[in-house]
Amino acid sequence: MIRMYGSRISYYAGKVETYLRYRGIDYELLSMIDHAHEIVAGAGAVQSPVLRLEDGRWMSDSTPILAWFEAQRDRPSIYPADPAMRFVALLLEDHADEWLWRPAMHYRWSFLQDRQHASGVLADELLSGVRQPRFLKRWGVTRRQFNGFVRRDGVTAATHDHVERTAMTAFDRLEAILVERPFLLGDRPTIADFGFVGPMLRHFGQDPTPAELMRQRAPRVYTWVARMWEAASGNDAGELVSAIDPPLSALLHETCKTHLVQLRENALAHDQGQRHFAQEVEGCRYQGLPVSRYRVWCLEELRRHWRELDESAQATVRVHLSEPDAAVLWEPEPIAQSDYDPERRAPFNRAINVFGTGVPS
Ligand SMILES: N[C@@H](CCC(=O)N[C@@H](CS)C(=O)NCC(=O)O)C(=O)O
Repeated sequence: MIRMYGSRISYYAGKVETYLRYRGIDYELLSMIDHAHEIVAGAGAVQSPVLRLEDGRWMSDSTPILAWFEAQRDRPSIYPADPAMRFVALLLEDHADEWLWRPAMHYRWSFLQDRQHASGVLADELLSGVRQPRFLKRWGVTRRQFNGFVRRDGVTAATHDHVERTAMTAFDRLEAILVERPFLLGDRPTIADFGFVGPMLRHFGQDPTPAELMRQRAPRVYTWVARMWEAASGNDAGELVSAIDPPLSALLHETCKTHLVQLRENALAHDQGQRHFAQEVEGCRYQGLPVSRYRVWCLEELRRHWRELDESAQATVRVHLSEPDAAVLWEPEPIAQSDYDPERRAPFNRAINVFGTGVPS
């Protein structure tokens, strides 16, 4: 059986768990803190999730993990066969993985009920081996997560409304698609669905404050979360859409205006050797954001996928990508180089955390 080190309320572990359930692959969930030494030795970085295969190999990072599992099996795949739609799905996965992280952490750690719930789960689940009173563990977890992933990730009085609005826009954009079909790109889940399940399952669909907002504002997203969790192996015969329709186009527009702006500013700052950067997203100015080398790699990967498209597929997608923000995908010269995973061994490479040694400092 596969060992998954992580937490049962983790964004990316939720994404991988949903996938493993979909493919009928058994796994057991273990604490990543209790096994931190072996994880660092085997995988390179402690993060949730890290997987260990039965043959002893270690795997990190949900994006290449899912890609590797899919490569082991015959079609139909969760990556659309149509190259243009495949690119769309990969871009949406990255948007969900990286852009919605900030609002997900804000809703979990800025509100009393939410942080009481999450800190209790994490104290019991991950810190059971730590000899400290429970209230102290909860206090320590809350302080680490709020200071690191909310305050030091740019959530301030000036950005607070935009952070919340971006989550509500995600609800609205997904809801509009799910009026049309059961999954984001058709009658079965694709990598776009597994990407969005990250923030939507363990955070927005489960933390008390955003879960209530989701139920009120986006009931179809709420049932889609359950449908993703329930989706059994073998239910993968459905058709996928062959073209980008208006609700999908609106979601791609949102990706360009938010996620691609952040990827660009992060890469520029990385190239200049900065540790922090500022960005303006939809008229809202964020300051003091932590530079992420991992996200420079995410941009490199998206650019690689873009280059793999022929001209006709590029033209098909490009109509739905707003410029100038989307140009970061096809400008001839890369803004920065991550030098991460140059041999393309992911998910079996030495992993790095999204931020520094785990939490922005
Ligand atoms: N790119 C990784 C990100 C994994 C990740 O950052 N997980 C979070 C928790 S959901 C984490 O472990 N953060 C590091 C920390 O809190 O120290 C993936 O897709 O699996």
